Amino acid sequence: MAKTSGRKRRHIAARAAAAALTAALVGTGTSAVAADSPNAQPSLGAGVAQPRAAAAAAATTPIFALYGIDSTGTAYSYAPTGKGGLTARVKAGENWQPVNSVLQVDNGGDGEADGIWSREGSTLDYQNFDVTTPTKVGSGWNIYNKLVSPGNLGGAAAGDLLGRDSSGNLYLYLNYGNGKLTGRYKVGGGWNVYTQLAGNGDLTGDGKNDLVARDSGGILWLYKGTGNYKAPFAARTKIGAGWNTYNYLISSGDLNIDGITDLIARDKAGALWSYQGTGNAAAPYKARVQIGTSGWNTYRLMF
Ligand SMILES: [Ca+2]
Ligand SMILES: [Ca+2]
Ligand SMILES: [Ca+2]
Repeated sequence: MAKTSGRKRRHIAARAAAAALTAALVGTGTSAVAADSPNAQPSLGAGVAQPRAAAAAAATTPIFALYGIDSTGTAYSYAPTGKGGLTARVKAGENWQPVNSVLQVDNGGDGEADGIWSREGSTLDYQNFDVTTPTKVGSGWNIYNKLVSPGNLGGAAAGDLLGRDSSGNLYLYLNYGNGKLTGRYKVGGGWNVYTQLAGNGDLTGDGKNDLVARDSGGILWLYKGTGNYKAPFAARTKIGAGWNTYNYLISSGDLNIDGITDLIARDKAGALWSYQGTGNAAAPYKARVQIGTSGWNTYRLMF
């Protein structure tokens, strides 16, 4: 009974939040925007259009918009310019305060994001961009202190999900193609040495999706994808040192539309940098390029 009524409340709240966002965008009641509605459902819907991967050099390389959520729970979106940078931000949603992790996912393997996984408390939800109500994927997800989706890691073509628990074990969940997930596979241990995990697509030029991990000493490591979901990563190789200058690493996919995924890094002063992927595992990134001058520390979450 309690769960059923909870789902109904979420459904109603989603409609209310969408209405409030629409009102804000047409310039009425700018101070309201449903910011004080504790039960309102997070909404995403009026941001930048998701980029179309058909224009890309390699159609399967993800080219996602980048989202940021600030401390007031407002979501903003940025589209890649295609030249390595990001467009000006567009307000994209409200009521994201209770959400502690969000990941975009491409369900079709065509390089375009179709929806998001989001975690609120211990509940993981999935929501297509074109619907207003999320579907519950599962409970108990608060055992993971990091969730990351580097794209498809084996099995069917959809993007998959990794979770790291407090013991440092890494688990893989395969996506059925609709945001729903298989049971988990343990794919590693000792991952609690890392303070950042990031990846979205192929960095090394072999068509298999890769992951990068920064350890507490500031070393960035490459985990080259194998395409085998039972052992999705090869042994790590060192990319470089000094990465502790950053407090956030995230990949939205391919920023400069050359078919190789790229990395976004936010420094402690709030500037944003891009590292364009080379397709070469031995030296996977070019020298960094600044793509945001300041203020990016306003975002509690980026995805
Ligand atoms: Ca898959
Ligand atoms: Ca690769
Ligand atoms: Ca690129």
